[in-house]
Formats: sequence, C-alpha cells, structure tokens
Amino acid sequence: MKRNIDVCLSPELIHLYDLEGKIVVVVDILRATSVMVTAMAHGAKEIIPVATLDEAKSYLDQGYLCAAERGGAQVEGFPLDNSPFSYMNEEIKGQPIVITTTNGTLAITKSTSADQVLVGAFINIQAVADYIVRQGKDVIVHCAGWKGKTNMEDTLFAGALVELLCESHDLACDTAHLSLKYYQSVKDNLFEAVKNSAHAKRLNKLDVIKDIEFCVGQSIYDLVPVLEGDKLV
Ligand code: 3SL
Repeated sequence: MKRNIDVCLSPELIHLYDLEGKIVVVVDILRATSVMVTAMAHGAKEIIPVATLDEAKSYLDQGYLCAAERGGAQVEGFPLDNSPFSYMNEEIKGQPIVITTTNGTLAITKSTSADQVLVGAFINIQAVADYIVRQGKDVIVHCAGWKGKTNMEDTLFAGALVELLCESHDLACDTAHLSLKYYQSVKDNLFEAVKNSAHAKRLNKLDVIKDIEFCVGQSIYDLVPVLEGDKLV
C-alpha cells in the first residue's frame, strides 16, 4: 500500500498538520540540518537541539560543547558556529553537542508529536529516503524556512525527497506537487539556484560561499540522525 508524503513550508504552519503516527523530516539546508548530519558523520556522540539561547547557555554552564547561531552569525560566548566545516575535526569526536539556531532547531522542537523525527539535508538525502521506505509510514517534510517565511533551499530539498519517494508515497497536498515541480526545474544546477536564495545572500555577507556549495552536495553521508527523547542519535 502506498503511503502519503506532505510538505509543510514553515514552522508557522506546522500546527495545521497532524503529526501523530507519521515521520517528520526536518530540513534546514542552510545550514542547521546540514551541520547536524556533518557532526554525526564526523563522530559526534549525539546532538541536543534546543530552541532558545537560554537553554543552550544552561548546557554551556554545565560544561557541554555548544553551538549557537542567530542571524547567521556565531553567538558570542559559544565555542561553535553553524558551519559544517567546524564539525570535521577531532574535537567533536565522542562528544554530545548542544545546538541552537534561528530556525532549524525551532523546527525540530515543534515536531516532537510525530512518531519519529528525522534530520534531513541534501548531504544525506538518499539515506533519509531509504530509511522512510523501510519504515513504510506517512511522511511530512517540515521546512525550517527563515523566521516563519518559506525559503527556496528547504523547498528544493522537499521536492527532491518527494521525487525519491514517489514510488512508495502519494503526493498528499499541493505543496508536495509544487516543491517537486520546482526542484525538477532547477535540479541540474542546484548550486546556481540556491546561490540566488535570500539566505545565501545573507550568508554571503559572512563569507561562507563554501558552506553553501557543501550543503547542496547530494548524499555525501549515509546516515540519518533520529530524535530519541531530546537527543538526535
Ligand atoms: O536558521 C538556522 O537554523 C540556521 O541554520 C541559519 S544559518 O545558516 O546559520 O544562518
């Protein structure tokens, strides 16, 4: 029996979706979920996503390794930023890492009534699709967007995942069709498309073009972070 795939384009809309019994894939291509996948792939023990700086600060005070980003920039007083390249080193091996970001960690904390919450990015998209097919459940792609608004890069990921799952899942809503068509119209040059996104322009001011290039690389890692309690493992 075919399952359904649905796409929620902003955390501001997630209350309209019934998450119960479903898998939610949270995506924040630039850059939170790309960072989380990279950190797990490079040996982080687990990731604790928190929505607020206060929560992150209380973990920092307990001696946890913490990352904090607001408006794209590293928050003063926190040792880690939100670049995937900061997680490709020995320092993070075996460590739990606490992360708070503007949109990505908020989307995760708003998804917890789902049966399972997965972290998706282009860099692990095939692994996410394979995991979902094995589970045989309905799926909602939860795009983190930017401060409540829809964004280009997360919508493109949603379309790419819809394309990978269209044999096993019916497109349950217009946003699944929209994101699929949009992805198919630019997929031959994803980097060019994402480079023109509003958030890429914001990030360019921080000189992180190489982050953008890395975050649109497809299926670099074969792993899927899954939320267990309040931790991604
Ligand atoms: O909003 C987020 O969650 C971040 O990923 C944004 S940024 O890429 O660090 O600017």
